[in-house]
Amino acid sequence: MSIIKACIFDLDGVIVDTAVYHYEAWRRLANQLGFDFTEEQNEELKGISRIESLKIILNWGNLQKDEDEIIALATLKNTWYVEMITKMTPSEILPGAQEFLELVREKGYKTALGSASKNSETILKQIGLFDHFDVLVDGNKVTKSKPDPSVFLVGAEELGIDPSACVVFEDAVAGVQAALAGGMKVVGIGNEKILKGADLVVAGLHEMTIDKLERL
Ligand code: B16
Ligand code: MG
Repeated sequence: MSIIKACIFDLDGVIVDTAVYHYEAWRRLANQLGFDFTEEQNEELKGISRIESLKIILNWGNLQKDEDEIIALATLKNTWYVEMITKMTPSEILPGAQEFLELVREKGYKTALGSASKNSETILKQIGLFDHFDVLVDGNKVTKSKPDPSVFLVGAEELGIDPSACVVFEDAVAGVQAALAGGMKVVGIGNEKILKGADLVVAGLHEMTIDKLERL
């Protein structure tokens, strides 16, 4: 076996595609405020916390809001988002994600979730993967946003495994940077031209094998 002892998974874009629901809810909010933004702009919000995302969106609309208004707007967006994610089903698990999670556990690797989302528990329960992780670390436990490595470092600590023996699976640039800053190996999920610095980039977890994991 390689030096890798644990796999830490991001949620949105790695296990499930909740970005479409985030986009719909953020767009509804922006439209209500009198402007719109593109799917391309939405890419920039991946892996970024709710409040940070809202600040970026308000900037696109050239709007300035005080902290109380920001919290009220983020809460409104979240109400719409939760309405959508509570209708999710296991059919929305990304290809190969469940199979790879089950495979690594069977081979003795520890698993953790490392997500910026405060809704990760709801999502994992909806898609039936809540019990597939030894440890869950999300936006409720960690306040510093990726690219800060906190979310992954807390995951490694709770698993009792040195960061150097962890591999992070991430679809967002900020998440790849966070894993590297934490001294971890990182497998990018998506485009290798975008996910610079990752040790390996695959299109999705359906392309991952134990052999690839051990060669990292
Ligand atoms: P919530 P990840 C991130 O999930 C999303 O990519 C990002 O778009 C979202 O703003 C963030 O979670 C916070 O989500 O509003 O549910 O707390 O990729 O880190 O799993
Ligand atoms: Mg993500």
